[in-house]
This record gives sequence, structure tokens and C-alpha cells, in this order.
Amino acid sequence: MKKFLKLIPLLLLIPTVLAGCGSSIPSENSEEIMQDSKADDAITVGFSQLGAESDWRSANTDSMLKAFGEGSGYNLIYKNGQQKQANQITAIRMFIQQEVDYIVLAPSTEDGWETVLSEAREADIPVILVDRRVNTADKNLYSCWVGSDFELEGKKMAAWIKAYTEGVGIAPEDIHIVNIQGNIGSTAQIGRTRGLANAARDNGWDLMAEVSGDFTENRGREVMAALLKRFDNINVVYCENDNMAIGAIDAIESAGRKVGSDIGNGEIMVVSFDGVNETALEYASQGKISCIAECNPLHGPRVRGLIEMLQRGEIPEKFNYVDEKLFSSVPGVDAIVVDGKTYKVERK
Ligand code: GYE
Repeated sequence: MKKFLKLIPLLLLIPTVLAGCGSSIPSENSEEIMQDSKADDAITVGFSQLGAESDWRSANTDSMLKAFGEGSGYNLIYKNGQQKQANQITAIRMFIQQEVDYIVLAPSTEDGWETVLSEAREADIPVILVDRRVNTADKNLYSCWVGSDFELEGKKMAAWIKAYTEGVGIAPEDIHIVNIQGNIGSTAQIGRTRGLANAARDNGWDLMAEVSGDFTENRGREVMAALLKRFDNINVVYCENDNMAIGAIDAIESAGRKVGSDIGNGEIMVVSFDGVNETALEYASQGKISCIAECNPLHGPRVRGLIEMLQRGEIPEKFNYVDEKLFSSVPGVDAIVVDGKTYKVERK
């Protein structure tokens, strides 16, 4: 876009982390990354990422930068919202001013996007949502979305907990669960929380607490330490991502308790979501994390595919879901059934 190209010298003055940005992950503080394709007809994409809270997020950012970065033929303006919706709204307004061709938004939470997305529509700039969703009455404020079925992830995890505990003969009322949730109001939190809460109600499990750990390791540690002080009978910890599970495991072990699936003998069973973080995968193979619901962060090529469709004048599906697996090294459950569909449990 012409206006964008005129702005390049100015934007380059803004401190950036640029080293080899095609594949590097920007730090928490990095504000913008730009790729200047020399082609006159190069498409400019403004990408508002919500933050850098987890390994999942870093992998997601990396995937987006690879898809739209150096050598991709695109111009990219990247903004890290640092976990604040206000920053993301400012970024979108900046993209509109710069007359980008597409806005890609990974929204922090679902509510509060109506005004700024209406502004994008008035400026005739298509918006593609990635990962989480927005909750707007008018679904035409965005072209399409790509991401995971978070409630299905939660339902799969609950089905695994049910199958496993039934298999080892633990009665439903003896399952004392705490849920360490993601940041409240995000689609990932809403879906995973709902998946567990409905299963707890239907199966008669004792869901003792739901507390947000903001998807970060530190908060996961703090929240778990506090929960252990509050309850002395926790035997299942449902962590809505791996980073919080790592923090929670640390807190459990620091309190002198053992993590593992032998809950009949006093172990505390930890389950989590993502399957991206190396430590979490290691914990899964050691049985410290009993089950992980995969959440795939590699959306860069998918978003690119959607933009290519729009460029060709095609209309993509409104909601594009990614297929995901369930991993467990704990023997006993080979498959689970959710809403009539069978999912194999992969060994880690
Ligand atoms: O599971 C978590 C991240 O929205 C799917 O956000 C994403 C979630 C992911 O912080 O680790």
C-alpha cells in the first residue's frame, strides 16, 4: 500500500527487535516488526498479537512471522498488545491509518471490539481473526476466523478424566478438582472452563474452585500454592495451559506433595492443554502431567491461505477449526468418546 510505504522511514525510527525476524520470536517488549517487500503490489498485513504470555503464544507469533515475514512477499506490521485490549485497539487504529490491506487480530478477550472493528469495516479493510474469537452481534465485522475448538478440548480432557478414574475405581464424589483457568473472558478460557464445569456437573465430581492463573507459569505457581492452603483434599488439577501446569507442579512439589496419576494413594493428578512447551512434554512422558490436550499454534500458513482466498475473490468458511489430539503416558485409556465421536489417546 502506498501510504504504508511512505510511512516506512518514520516507523523504522521506532525501537524494534529485528534481528532475523523471519524466524525469531520478538521479546515481550518488542513493539513492531516490519517487512518491506519491494514489489509494488505487495500486500500489507497488520497483525495485532495479544501478548507473549506462554510458549504457545511464542510459537504462534513465530509461525505468523514466518508466514508473513522476510521472503514471504508480504509487508507485515506486527504489534504486541502486551496482554492489554486497549493496546490492541490502538494498534488496529494505527493499521487503519496506515491503510493496510488486511488486519489480522488475535484478540485477548471476546468482548469490546464492536467500535474498532466497525472502524475497520468503514475503512474497507478485511479483518481475519486468529486463535481466540470476538463476541460481536454483527458477525460481518470480520471476514473469518481460524483456531481451535476450545470447548471440545475441554470435553476431551473431561472424558479422559472420567474414563481414567472409572478405570481405577475412584468414585465421582471422591474426585476433588480445582481449575486453574486462563485469562478470564478469552475464548480459550471460556471453552476449556465450560468443558470441565459441564462434565463435573453431569458426573457429580467435586469441582472445588475455579481461579485464573492468566495462562502464565508464575501465576499458575501462586494460584496453586494458595489452593493447597485452602483445601487439603485436592486430587485433580485441571490447568488450562502447560505453562500454568509447570508452575502448579512446582507449587505442589514445594508443598511436599507428589504429582502423578495414583490419586488413590495420595498423588495429585495434573492435566493440561497445549503440548507445545518442552518441559511440559517431558513432564507428560514422565507422568507428572497425566494428560495433555493438544492445542495447535501454527496458524501462520492458515491465515496466509485465507488471505490468498480473499485475494482471489473467494469467500472462505467463516469458522475454520484445526484438528487436535489428546496425549497421555498413563496406561488404561486408549480412546475416548465425545459427542458420539471417538478420539484415540496418543502415547507420549
Ligand atoms: O492455550 C495458552 C495461551 O489462546 C489457545 O493462549 C490460546 C491459549 C493457549 O496463552 O497457552
